Amino acid sequence: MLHERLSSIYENVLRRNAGETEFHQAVREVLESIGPVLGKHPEYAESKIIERICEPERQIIFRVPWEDDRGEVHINRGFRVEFNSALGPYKGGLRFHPSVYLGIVKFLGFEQIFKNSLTGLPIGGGKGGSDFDPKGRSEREVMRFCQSFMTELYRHIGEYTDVPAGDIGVGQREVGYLFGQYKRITNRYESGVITGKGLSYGGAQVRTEATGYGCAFFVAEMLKARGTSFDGRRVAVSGSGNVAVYTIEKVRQLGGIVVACSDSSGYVVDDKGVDLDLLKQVKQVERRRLDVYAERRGGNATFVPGRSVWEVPCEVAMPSATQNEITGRDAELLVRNGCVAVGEGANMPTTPEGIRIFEEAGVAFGPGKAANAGGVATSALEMQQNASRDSWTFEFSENRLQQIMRDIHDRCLRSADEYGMPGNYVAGANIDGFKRVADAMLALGLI
Ligand code: NDP
Ligand code: 2IT
Repeated sequence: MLHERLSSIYENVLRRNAGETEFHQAVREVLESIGPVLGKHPEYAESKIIERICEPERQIIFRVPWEDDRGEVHINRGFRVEFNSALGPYKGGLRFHPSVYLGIVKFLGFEQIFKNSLTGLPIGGGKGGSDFDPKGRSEREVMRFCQSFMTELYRHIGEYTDVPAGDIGVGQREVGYLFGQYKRITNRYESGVITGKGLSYGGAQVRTEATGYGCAFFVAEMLKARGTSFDGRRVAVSGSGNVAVYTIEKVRQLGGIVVACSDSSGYVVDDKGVDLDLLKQVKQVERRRLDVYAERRGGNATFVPGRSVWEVPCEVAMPSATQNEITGRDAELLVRNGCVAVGEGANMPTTPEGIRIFEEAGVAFGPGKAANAGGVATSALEMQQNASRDSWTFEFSENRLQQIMRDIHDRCLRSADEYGMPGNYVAGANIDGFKRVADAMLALGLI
């Protein structure tokens, strides 16, 4: 339920951003948590902090023309939403997927404000992307697209202004082409302008692994708070991209057994535990589909086309594909099958109904803002290394990541406790993330 004042703010957000349903959903979730904060801090309401947070500081939409290998011309749309820079330069990834439109970029940018705040590091919130579909495109087509995209984006970004990174459809390959074009146009080797770079040109150890590793660390903390661990537990992971692969790797190191993963064609069940080397070979090296994984795995794994991975019985669910992939029905099924913890590697993968069902069933639920913050936190560590022309070891960087995830976990619990919602990580993450941004906005005056 929304507090009366928040309800009128929400109505206004609906009116001013018509049709942007994912953005509405993300805003509503935050507003539902922060009612009690306004009671304690009337100064936030007086200076209209919430209304200001819901309005991006700047939104950029641009044309991205490019030519495919046969010489045919294509026109895509590019976006960068610079949402909030109270804590630092706008920071957040770029998503290349045919479903991208302003509402998706705004929901992601809005989430990013609070997530970045929760890390405790000096980064503001932003997000961008394009409706470009990289599937089936050649290396050269992807490179030409990235170059055209950056030919417009370069004028809006900079290491002290706005620092993009990867997201769905944008990994190290794309970041390389984007950075190369930025460097060429500006004639500046400005490493800190983008993160997720390769190790040979300013990238940081552990950034590739960070979101998945961080999510596994976060879930390990939630389990520990309940006196248990990953040891011997059956885990289901959705997706088989960057976040999913490194979630699987760390869950295994922590003693869990990942019995299923998926992609947009369906899922595989592999009762003995997913073969990570084979998964990396098929999905990352060959860029092929999961049916190929099952085929090569012989009798050990089964590929189930077109169905939801959440029908596989598991004790821990780690959604790592996309938004709204766990519906109310999926959540009911997961609870019935004995799921005790959920860690969101993806952004907003659980619908509001799904979250309600998990909460009512007492499932430990780690929202994306907290659970997947390890990716952007390690991006901030990459920026630190770029600024000081330093590079840290894998071990040192992984320890930093683990400590950051522990701190986020503890901060969520502390804020949830303080506002009378013990154990509620959704409320804790929203409240804690909000307060830091709100305090900085107050201090900076009406800008
Ligand atoms: P990738 O592109 O590497 O992988 C995405 C995976 O999700 C693929 O397996 C893809 O399947 C699947 N997927 C994507 N869209 C859909 C869809 N509409 N329906 C079904 N499956 C889908 O992306 P990432 O791993 O980087 O991102 C995954 C999630 O994690 C996203 O929600 C992203 O916002 C979030 N995230 C990413 C971070 C990062 O550092 N990369 C940081 C924090 C959050 P297919 O291969 O068939 O397309
Ligand atoms: O959703 C996210 O936090 C990301 N895609 C990573 C952002 C970043 O800047 O590393």
